[in-house]
Amino acid sequence: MSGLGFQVSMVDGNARRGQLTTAHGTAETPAFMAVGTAATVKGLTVEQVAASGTEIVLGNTYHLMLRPSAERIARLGGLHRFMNWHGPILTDSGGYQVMSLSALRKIDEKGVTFSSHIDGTKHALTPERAVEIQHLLDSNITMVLDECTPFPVEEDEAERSMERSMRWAARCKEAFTARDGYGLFGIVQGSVYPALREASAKALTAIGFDGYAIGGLAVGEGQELMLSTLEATVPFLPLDRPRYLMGVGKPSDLVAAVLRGVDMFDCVLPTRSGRTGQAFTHRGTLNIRNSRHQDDPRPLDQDCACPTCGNYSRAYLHHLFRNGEMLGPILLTGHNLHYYQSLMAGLRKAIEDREILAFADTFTRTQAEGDI
Ligand code: PRF
Ligand code: ZN
Repeated sequence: MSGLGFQVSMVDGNARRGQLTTAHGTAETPAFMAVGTAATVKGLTVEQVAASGTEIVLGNTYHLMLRPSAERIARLGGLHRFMNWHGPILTDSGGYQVMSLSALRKIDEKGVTFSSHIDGTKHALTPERAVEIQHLLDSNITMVLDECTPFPVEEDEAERSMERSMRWAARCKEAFTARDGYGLFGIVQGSVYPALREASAKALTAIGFDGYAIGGLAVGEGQELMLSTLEATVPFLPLDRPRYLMGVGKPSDLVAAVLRGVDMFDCVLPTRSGRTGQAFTHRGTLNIRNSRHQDDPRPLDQDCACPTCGNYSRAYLHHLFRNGEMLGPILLTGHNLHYYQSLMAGLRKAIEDREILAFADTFTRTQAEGDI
């Protein structure tokens, strides 16, 4: 066995029900990872994160290396102790965040250099340094350094970029120290080009990783192209290793990707939209700032068992947002994360019962009904 345990207990079509085991506990899959970029799932205590049904949290190399630094977190006992989350942690490698957040970035064969979006200081990330930082953080799942190509991109440029990402992946594997309960994931790139996706998946499989991420999607290509690219990628990944679709997505993306064989997700959507007043519900999304909620005594979502829905009305949440009260974003973030986790729990149960197609149909129908 490799460093991470992964057991597929049931399949329904291409959908898989499994368990991912790390040195800090187990996550049931398909799993949604809450985004805890700067060693915090914004707005929530770790107790609230756990109460939402979240079993695994994502941290970001890019943010943590800049502040408070990987070395400081290591001195303080690692990221689990630092943020008081003692469950599994996956960390992204930084390449994607450098490209989307930092100024004056430069990428070459060695790696990427950039100026911090916080104070402009110069930094470098190589495949070796990205792995070293994730070791210092004591991350359970280390991601390789990769380049996420923008959309759209010409095929020859996507090919050159993907091939460099594959060379970086091999360097990350060299730099990674295998330990029980810890693992290293490769990241498939190749934009929306099926031949590149196949080549990338095969190159990573030949190197050998504990899991395989699908990167370079949800960058503006739209759901249809994302799903067809997923279908062109998944068949070339090993059956016995977890598959992680990075940065995805809306509830309908999660359902569609699980149907196509994805086991893990992360996305800022439930937490970020919670801060701006957008709520995800069994009947689609709503914005609590809208004045139609100001006299509404009902909860956000009548079918939600979260503490927000159990205790607070739409009228009250509307009032909090209209007044800029910090409790508003906190309560909405808690609800959204709970909604995402109950959707994942529903998907997991549907796979166990071999009813994933019926589940997806019901999901699509109730989402379309809209908020009433
Ligand atoms: N690579 C990495 N992180 C990511 C992505 C990627 O391609 C994406 C793609 N949407 C999100 N996060 N390393
Ligand atoms: Zn709720």
